[in-house]
Amino acid sequence: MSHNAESTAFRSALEVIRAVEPRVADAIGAELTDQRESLKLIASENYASPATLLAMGNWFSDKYAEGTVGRRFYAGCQNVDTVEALAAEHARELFGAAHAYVQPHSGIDANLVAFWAVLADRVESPALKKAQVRQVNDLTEADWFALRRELGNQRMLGMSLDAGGHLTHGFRPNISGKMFDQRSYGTDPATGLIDYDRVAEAAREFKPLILVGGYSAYPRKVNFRILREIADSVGATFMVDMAHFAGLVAGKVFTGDFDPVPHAHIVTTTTHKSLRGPRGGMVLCQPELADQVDRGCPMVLGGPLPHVMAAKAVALAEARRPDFADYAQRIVDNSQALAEGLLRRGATLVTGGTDNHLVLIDVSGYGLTGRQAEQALLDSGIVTNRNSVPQDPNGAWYTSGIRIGTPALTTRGLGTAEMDQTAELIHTVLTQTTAGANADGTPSKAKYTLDADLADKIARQATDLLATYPLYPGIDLS
Ligand code: DSN
Repeated sequence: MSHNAESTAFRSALEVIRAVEPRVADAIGAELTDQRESLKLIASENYASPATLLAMGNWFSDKYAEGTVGRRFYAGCQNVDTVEALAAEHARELFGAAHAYVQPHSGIDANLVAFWAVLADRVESPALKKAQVRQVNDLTEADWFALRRELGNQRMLGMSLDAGGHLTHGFRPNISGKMFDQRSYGTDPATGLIDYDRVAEAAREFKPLILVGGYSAYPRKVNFRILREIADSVGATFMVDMAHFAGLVAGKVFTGDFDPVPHAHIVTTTTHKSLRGPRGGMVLCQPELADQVDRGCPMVLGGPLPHVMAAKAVALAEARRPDFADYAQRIVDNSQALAEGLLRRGATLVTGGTDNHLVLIDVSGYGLTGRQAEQALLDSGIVTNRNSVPQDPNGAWYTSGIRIGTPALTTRGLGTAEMDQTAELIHTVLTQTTAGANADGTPSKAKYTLDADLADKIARQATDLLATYPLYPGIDLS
């Protein structure tokens, strides 16, 4: 698409919105400015293509399409069938999967669909049948415990939150922690790496129904062949949540033992992180789970979002192009350059480096909590998020880590030289920030001091760094 066409499309859309609620049009414009001007290092964010964005802003949003392709509970779904079938076909081809279900609205939804599919497939239970005809959200805490008891107190073994797992892998405040009796595997305290022997030992002791692989904040490759062998050895279903690294799988950076699709019974993902699609989720599975997965709506999902499925089809078509493999490799090259730049300047990184799209800095070495570091970086035009590190003494709110990732900056075109400059900016902010104190003199986990002029200077340097790599160069809203 020509730059002119992109500008015309987005300018016209904003003009139409402005005529109804100008503040929304202003906010959309302001968001583009903010995204253009900040150094976006949030590991789970990216920039979808104009084609993907435009595929979402249309009348597909008006259509109900509960059911699956060719088998809907509403009339008139032929065009939704077209885009859902296309998205699923692109997903199957891209990942070499037997079956793809592209309706989940988010990663959490995709995981819920997967959990219920496995339960329905593996467990014969009157209680489960009852739950399937009720709204899952209506179940009380007592219902969940009764259900779990009747299901045989089903067990899930997943990576712990502080080692980099996700809250949907059985963490107590999430519904997965209520559905399942959960145990987690952590990482080796000395290396920060997954110790597969310990995972096997935990699986032998705990005998989970589901073994979950995948992470949100683990900076290394995971050997999915070994995890599958562990799952098989205890009769567990092996599920992988590849939300963070789906783009690296799609781009064939993670292959063989490190590609989850041939090894797992069921794989979930989001579509908006390294995969660079619209905000949403997806489930891939082996044929024996397909029927249960396709019951995701109405089991746990509301009506599908046809406009988002259309955008998934566009983004997945983009990911099948040869240049996506080049993009995926550059994500990792950039992440490793960023890690090396930080290490050279004295930072402490969890696991000492990275194999994927993310780097986890342990900021306790700078005398800061994750929260202080996150805010100081934000003051300096660098957008990151705080994250726990293994055995984090500051818990999940303040944390001791900063998670940074390269999918978004790589989309803009920044390369390894700019990653070294980015490392310099981050290191300068972190070394120049000092932890503050509470009114009673005790150390604060939130307050900090950073010279405002220095923060402004760093923010200008960050903007200069980005100037050569304009975001959405084809879109001029002026
Ligand atoms: N919020 C996502 C992330 O940042 O990793 C995961 O849900």
